[in-house]
Amino acid sequence: MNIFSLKGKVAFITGGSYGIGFAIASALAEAGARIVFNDINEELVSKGIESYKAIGIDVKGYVCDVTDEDAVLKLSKKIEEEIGVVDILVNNAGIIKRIPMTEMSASDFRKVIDVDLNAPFIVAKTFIPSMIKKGHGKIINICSMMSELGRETVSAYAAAKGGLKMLTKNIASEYGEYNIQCNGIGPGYIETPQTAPLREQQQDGSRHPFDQFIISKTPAGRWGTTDDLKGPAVFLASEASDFVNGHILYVDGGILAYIGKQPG
Ligand code: NAP
Ligand code: GCO
Repeated sequence: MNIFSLKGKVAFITGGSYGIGFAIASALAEAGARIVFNDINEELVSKGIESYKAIGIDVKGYVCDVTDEDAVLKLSKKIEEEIGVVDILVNNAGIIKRIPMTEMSASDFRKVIDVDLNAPFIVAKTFIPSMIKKGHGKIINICSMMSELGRETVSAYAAAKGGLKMLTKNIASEYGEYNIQCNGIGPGYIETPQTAPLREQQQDGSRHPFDQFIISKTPAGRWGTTDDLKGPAVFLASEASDFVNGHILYVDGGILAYIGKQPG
């Protein structure tokens, strides 16, 4: 028996058109799951469907703003009618706004909290009842280094991802008795469009200062790639992790364990 198999399971990944969500969905598909994803607009969903098709994965994609409770409820009913009950939920959709806190507007702060924290709450509470009925469920919330650490300009994002860590633990506590496991994945610094501004080559051809900083703070001596997240995601989505609950699995190359390389 392959305890990592996802055969017969339906997995829903929010914001799954590209990046981490796309990689995780691809890994879950490779393990046998039927993939459903959403994104914020038609262009992203269509591009996403094409990208999945290009690697041989047949998916269903829907346009849905995960901060809109009514839209999420409608989508959950549509998925159940067209595909089936969702067994595995990956709360991946997210945004970041890098602004010094004292210069950040309250509306910008709220927008980040809305997408990165309120939305995982909305989506999880929408899909948990059908998981309870089915007798099992897996929820994976995509946390961050900022679930544990702060840095300049990311106050809203860190507040959201810190809250998402505790929401993950609370869902695990409240719904564990229904055979629902809720865990988090905390990616380190991963090469995606979201971190591209931190890796931009400088005019003189040198690496971005932040790029060099992250390399010095990562024992692995490199940025992560979305491939690094595939195995951890399959583990947390499969019965191999049926007794793992309320855990944040940091996939960070060792950043959280490391004081950093001495300069020079
Ligand atoms: P991302 O740029 O953060 O975006 C993820 C996807 O979510 C995008 O397609 C985005 O659409 C979509 N999205 C944003 N708001 C949405 C909404 N209201 N409703 C539906 N979809 C929405 O991609 P990523 O870098 O792959 O990050 C994925 C997740 O991992 C995020 O939660 C991020 O915070 C987290 N994370 C990233 C890193 C990293 O180093 N990249 C590290 C740790 C954690 P748009 O393109 O229109 O924004
Ligand atoms: C930043 C980065 C990080 C990563 C990720 C690290 O500006 O510090 O965007 O926040 O996205 O969350 O785990």
